[in-house]
Amino acid sequence: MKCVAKRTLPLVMAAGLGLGATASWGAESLQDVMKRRNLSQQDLLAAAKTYVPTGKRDEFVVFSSGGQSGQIIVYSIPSMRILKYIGVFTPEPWQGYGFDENSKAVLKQGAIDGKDITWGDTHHPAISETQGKYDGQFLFINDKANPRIAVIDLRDFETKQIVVNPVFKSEHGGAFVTENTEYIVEAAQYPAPLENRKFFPLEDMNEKYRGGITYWKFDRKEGRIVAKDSFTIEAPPYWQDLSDAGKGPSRDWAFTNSFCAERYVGGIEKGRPPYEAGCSAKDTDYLHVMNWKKAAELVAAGKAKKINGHNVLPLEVSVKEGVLFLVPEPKSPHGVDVSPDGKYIIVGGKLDTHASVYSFDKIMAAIQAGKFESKDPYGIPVIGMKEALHTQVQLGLGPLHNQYDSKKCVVYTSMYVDSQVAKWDYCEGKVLDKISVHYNIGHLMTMEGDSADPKGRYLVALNKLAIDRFVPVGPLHPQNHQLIDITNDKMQLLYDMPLPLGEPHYAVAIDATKLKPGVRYKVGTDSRTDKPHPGAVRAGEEKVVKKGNKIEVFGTLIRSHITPETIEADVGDEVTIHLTNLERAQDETHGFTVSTYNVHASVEPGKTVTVKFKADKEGVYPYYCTEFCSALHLEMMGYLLVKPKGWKPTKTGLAAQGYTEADYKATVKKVAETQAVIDSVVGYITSVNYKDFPDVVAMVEDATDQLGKMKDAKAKHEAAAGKKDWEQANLWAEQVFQYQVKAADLGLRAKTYLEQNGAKKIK
Ligand code: CUK
Ligand code: CUA
Repeated sequence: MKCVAKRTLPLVMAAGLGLGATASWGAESLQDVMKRRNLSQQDLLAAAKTYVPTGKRDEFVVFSSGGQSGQIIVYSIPSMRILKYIGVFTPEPWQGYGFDENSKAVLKQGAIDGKDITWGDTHHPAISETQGKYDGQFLFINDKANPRIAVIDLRDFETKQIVVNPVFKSEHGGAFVTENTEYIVEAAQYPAPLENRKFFPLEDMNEKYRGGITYWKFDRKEGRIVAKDSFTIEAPPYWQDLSDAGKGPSRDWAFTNSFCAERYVGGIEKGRPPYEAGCSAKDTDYLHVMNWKKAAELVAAGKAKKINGHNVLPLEVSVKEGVLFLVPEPKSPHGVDVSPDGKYIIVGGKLDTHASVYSFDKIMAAIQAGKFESKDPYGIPVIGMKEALHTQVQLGLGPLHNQYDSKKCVVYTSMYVDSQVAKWDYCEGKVLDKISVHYNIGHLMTMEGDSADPKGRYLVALNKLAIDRFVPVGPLHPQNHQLIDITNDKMQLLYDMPLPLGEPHYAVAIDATKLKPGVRYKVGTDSRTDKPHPGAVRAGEEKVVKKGNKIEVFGTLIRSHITPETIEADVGDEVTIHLTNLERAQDETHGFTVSTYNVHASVEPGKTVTVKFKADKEGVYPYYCTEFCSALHLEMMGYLLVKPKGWKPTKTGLAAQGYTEADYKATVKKVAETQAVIDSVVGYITSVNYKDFPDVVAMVEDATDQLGKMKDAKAKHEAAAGKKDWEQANLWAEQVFQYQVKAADLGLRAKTYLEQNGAKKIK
């Protein structure tokens, strides 16, 4: 009684507050909601611009670096809904990444000098390009902490390869791709000796420490980097920073800026002023301008030397052959971004209030005329800043990164210190608009805004600090990505999204329709190599092979059982389990784990995955499917029996269930009734043009598959009934029912799909 009274109270109060006699909680008007939630017209407009109704999809897909998580965060725009985390340099349990043998092999490629490294500091993702435009095929990302690059295939959003930079000890200016993804650019950050395991004291900085820019050769057909065809352009011990590759007229060139051209060595503990003082003391640093095409030709002609087995184009060669030039940049610059037409290179000043717009034409003219203002201490020709500049624009404090609009000459620059985004015209050199962000923005991103064909529309501010924007969650705050509408002259802030997984640096956004990921693998595929998995088997071919103290299981997964359901091992055996998911239905992933053995696999339709462990403790260990894949998911399990040394069985046979003829008859009746339902669904499907819907065709094939399995079980229950073995008869009849349930589930899914997608009646 009391409870009821309490529940009606708010309604009474609402009426009393003047919300009107007709107001009820079930039917609030827009005005009511605005009032109750204290929303302005502007808020409503922002909501309307970002809201994606249930069942509808977003326009753009973002790949954001996951910073210290070593992963990639995938979300979509304008709703800012997170879609996936991709395990890259760090184990990711959901995807089995780092918990199954196939993905462990990928992580293992990232070992440096024999040391496994299971974390990374991802900074800059890059989407593969064709003629400077995003093609949606591959994704690359760097690890700043341990100089590495990873390759992700966008057909399945899985990490396929990790390469370790053979000569750097840290890096920053990767990953950036050349116009047709011929190379992936990776520049060093903190100088160090290029040779591995070589010690030189800091006093040898100028002579023995080096920077560099690595060009990783990408084989698009194989979807892999080819280390032996890759090379590094040796660079002075300046701190190389961001990079960008040219496009259009500048396609053969690439640009990497630098700071600490002072080559200062700090040492607070010795009474020296810190790096921050000595590295920003002078007025200018250097933009590295490189002809990578020529460098590649020189490497092919044998002009490189081998360091740690890797091609390094020596400084002298680059100078002599006209591969490397320098242009002064204002004080500790940061981002370097080539314009969509490839004619301009914009550098953010960081400690300078300007953005500097360099003209590629002017740089080329100076090089062709041999017009240099000086040489750096390593003999590299330096082009005068004035000779190379198109214009400089005063933007504000701490300009960092630049992104382009679809509108001609329009660029956006993040300003870290001012916590603002500036919109400006780089052709005319004037500021157009500014908007405040929250707070201390690092990178910013427009849609396909670093490609030859930017799409405009939206901008995301990747802010370093969130401070007071979200419900507090302790001293470590989430990151704040803010969505900004850039369609109109004035920018409009639309949405704040907290990102709870490391500090993203850069992100890239692609038109969602350019991505064409698959929904299933060809049965028996090792997704990490894209090759047939040697442990794959088809239905009915499952087996367990024991050789000495090694057990190899060739198993399968399909709703809702794991074959085999018992694995027997002797203590100390090495157990290898290969599992193939036989499903073809979309989203029917099965997971697999064995209690206490720290293995996990995500087995998507068609995939084959291996887990491996030493059964070093006798006992009973359930294994099970970790994805709620069907109503009988909880039954999708089995036992790993690890038998002690010298164990002998004492019992024969399992306890009986005691089924009778009546039980059997009841099950057979249930089967007949279910078949009638299936027949009616099949009747509907075949009465329409279902063959015009590939998704439905796949579902029908899967359902037919399930029904096909029935035959065997049916023969078994009938044979058992013939022998009056009601126990076996009833259990096999139940199995027929299980196949029916799965077929019916698929059939109903297909029916719903057809009804929702306008299937037409056929005669
Ligand atoms: S860096 Cu982080 S804000 Cu690694 Cu591109 Cu500039
Ligand atoms: Cu398969 Cu749960």
